[in-house]
Amino acid sequence: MALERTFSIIKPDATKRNLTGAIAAKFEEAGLRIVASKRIQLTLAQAQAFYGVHKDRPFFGELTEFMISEPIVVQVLEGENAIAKNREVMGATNPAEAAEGTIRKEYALSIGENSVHGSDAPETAAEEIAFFFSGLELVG
Ligand code: DAT
Ligand code: MG
Repeated sequence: MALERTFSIIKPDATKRNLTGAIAAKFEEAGLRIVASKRIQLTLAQAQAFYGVHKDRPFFGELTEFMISEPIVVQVLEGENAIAKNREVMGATNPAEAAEGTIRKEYALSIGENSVHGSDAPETAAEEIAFFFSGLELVG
């Protein structure tokens, strides 16, 4: 399989607890290469646009307010089968259900404050990378 790219966010609960490096190490240990990375703070409008697919869910307000509560680190991860591999390293959405050794098992505080975001499919990965990174920031 060819190299694939996926989009990742280290969320406010994790940046606040100074876990950026520990989480990045998990990606690298899994064979994912961090090919773009920056620390930003979202506006509410940006958080609402990014999570637009969840706009009718009961947790939308809580989710978007959380995502703007502290800076986040947005990254592009590259590797063989990167989208699925990243989802595996992240663990289940609810940390109570996440497998041993996953980021969410080790670091997530709750289903909402769950430390990381990762794209779920090639289409969303491409959209999410383009939402946060310009072509100039993406070295081939
Ligand atoms: P994932 O982040 O694993 O792709 P998702 O796309 O279903 O999960 O949901 C996006 C985020 O929304 C998730 O990371 C945390 C939040 N969320 C999901 N379900 C929730 C719930 N039942 N209560 C509170 N927040 C929730
Ligand atoms: Mg999702």
